Amino acid sequence: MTTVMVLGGDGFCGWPTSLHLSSIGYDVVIVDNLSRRKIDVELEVKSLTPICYISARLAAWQEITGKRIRYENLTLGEEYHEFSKLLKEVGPDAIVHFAEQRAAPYSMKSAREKRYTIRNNLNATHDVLCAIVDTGVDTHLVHLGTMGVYGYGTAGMKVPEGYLPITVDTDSGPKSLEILYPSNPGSIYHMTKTQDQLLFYYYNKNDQLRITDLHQGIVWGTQTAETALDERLINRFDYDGDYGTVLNRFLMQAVLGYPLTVHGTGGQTRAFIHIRDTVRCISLAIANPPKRGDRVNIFNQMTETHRLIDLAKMISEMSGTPFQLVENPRNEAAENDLRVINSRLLDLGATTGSLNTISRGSPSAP
Ligand code: USQ
Repeated sequence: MTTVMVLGGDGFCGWPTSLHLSSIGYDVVIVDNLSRRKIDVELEVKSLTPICYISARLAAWQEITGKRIRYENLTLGEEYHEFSKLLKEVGPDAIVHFAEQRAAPYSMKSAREKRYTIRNNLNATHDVLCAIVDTGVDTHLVHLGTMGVYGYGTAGMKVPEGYLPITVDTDSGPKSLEILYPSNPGSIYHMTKTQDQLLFYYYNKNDQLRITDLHQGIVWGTQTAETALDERLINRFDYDGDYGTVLNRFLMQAVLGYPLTVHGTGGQTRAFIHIRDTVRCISLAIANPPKRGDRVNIFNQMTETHRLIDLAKMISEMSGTPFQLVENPRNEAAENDLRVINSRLLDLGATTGSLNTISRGSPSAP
């Protein structure tokens, strides 16, 4: 059986991914230190959905499907030797790496959160890469990156999938090259993902590691086919100002009748993807690994782009809840265009356009 280690497998993307991979026949091992649950306690917020303890989640999955998911509580970036030992023992065919602090606003709160985000994310990513080389395990690393590594504005071109073709002048005339698209992070969190890219570039070049980096847009929605099987499997739904992503916040505010909080003018354009498409794209990435010697495989994992004001208007019209333009708490461009190439995952069979399920009133949305 093919074995996949899911680092950060208890989180918003990690949990549904772990269940999906288990359901389609992978032997799944989750590594997670439950840091996301601890940050809830620190911020005095809770997932809207009542998520169960990890032990209850795993027991429910086994009871319902007969499939066992192993769980190890380890802090990546700190417990290097324990992680290396586990990696050698399990010998996974693929590792999915979600084990990073993922909220941009949280990463900008104060020096404490900035330092935590840098320490946690960069050490976690580096320890995973270093342990793969150290143990000699032949595995494919699939990492959750972010569209935010590119920044959100371009000179009018479509954002390519990771690499930018350029021409430089040399003594013997013009020469064509492909370079990593120049990074333009907007938060400490996004900066850690841009640094991850360089770690991948180096370990791929130096040690021929097989790596896929998925530059994902803003995830919305809660449930997937697997998390909907039983209440004990339910996925988390965050709506607070740090971890709640914009569309999930708008949907929650619409239900409460609280005017939708559009930051600034709402002229920001962002890329979006439903959590169901996230898990599908990750399984496609695992099923299509790069060969040894290939460069880092980069996909733009998003299905659509929208201006925030358009989303707010759409939800406002559907729900009858008005929207408000609030002073933007973030340091970001008031307006931007965003056009993105995402054909590589679509070519592998990913679907597109799931935001339309809201406006069509699909019973499964969100
Ligand atoms: N925003 C509002 N109102 C709100 C909350 C947010 O207008 O109530 C605005 C923000 O100012 C921003 C946009 O919505 O312009 C997106 O904010 P967000 O919190 O939904 O998303 P972001 O901070 O960009 O981060 C999220 C995930 C992160 C992921 C990223 C993908 O938390 O892990 O990497 O989306 S991307 O945005 O494509 O870089």
